[in-house]
Amino acid sequence: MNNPESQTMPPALTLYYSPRACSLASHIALEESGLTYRAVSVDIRSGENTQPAYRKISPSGIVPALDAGGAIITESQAILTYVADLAPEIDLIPRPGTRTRARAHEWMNWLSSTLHVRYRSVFRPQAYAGENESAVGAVREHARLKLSDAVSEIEVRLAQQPYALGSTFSVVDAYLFVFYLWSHDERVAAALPQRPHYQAHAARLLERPAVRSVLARERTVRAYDLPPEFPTIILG
Ligand SMILES: N[C@@H](CCC(=O)N[C@@H](CS)C(=O)NCC(=O)O)C(=O)O
Repeated sequence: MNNPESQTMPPALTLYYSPRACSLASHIALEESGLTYRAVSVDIRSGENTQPAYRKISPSGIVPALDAGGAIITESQAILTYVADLAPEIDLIPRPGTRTRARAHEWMNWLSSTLHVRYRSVFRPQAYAGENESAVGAVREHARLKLSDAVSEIEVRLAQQPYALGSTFSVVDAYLFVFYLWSHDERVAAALPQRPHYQAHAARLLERPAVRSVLARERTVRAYDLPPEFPTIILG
């Protein structure tokens, strides 16, 4: 039988993303990979993700979603790993069976299940507290504290090495970069600790042509702020 996974050519790839959402990590990974892909914006701010057209692609309505030759893959960790594996020569993730590969999954899983959830609990506490006002306030306040702890943990880890996995860039760094942008959101910025190593990490990412061109593309769909400490950055 013809096994589509055994094809030597990568499948046609379409990424569905929303500007500045967690899908930015997958967007950067695709650009870094050198693979041919299409990027389609589904702006969650304007509710495009709730429309039937997108629900047909991603029934839960979340981004990112990657159409890989007709198979829809969701969850950032899955997409980042898949894209990195499609372009092994670019070294966007360590080889299977290595401890650094396990470390990459440790990071990505933590970013998705812990850090992202803490941001969401501040930005959209109703997702956890329902509509009860005092519960909403309590979830938001507690999440702010927990978010501070998580950002401190990132700071400690990045003090030891320039990139998440050591001395070279990987898809984990693209994922970390998203949450660095979010750390400047006015709903959390004042509550977060100083983060010079995380800032230096973001500066390293902003030197990468792939990161710049993805930011330029996303910001033509909907402009969003870049970290204020990089006022002169030129994208594109
Ligand atoms: N665990 C998922 C989370 C995806 C997610 O929460 N995406 C957000 C954007 S950052 C979204 O699509 N929100 C729209 C909604 O929840 O309706 C992942 O890591 O990819």
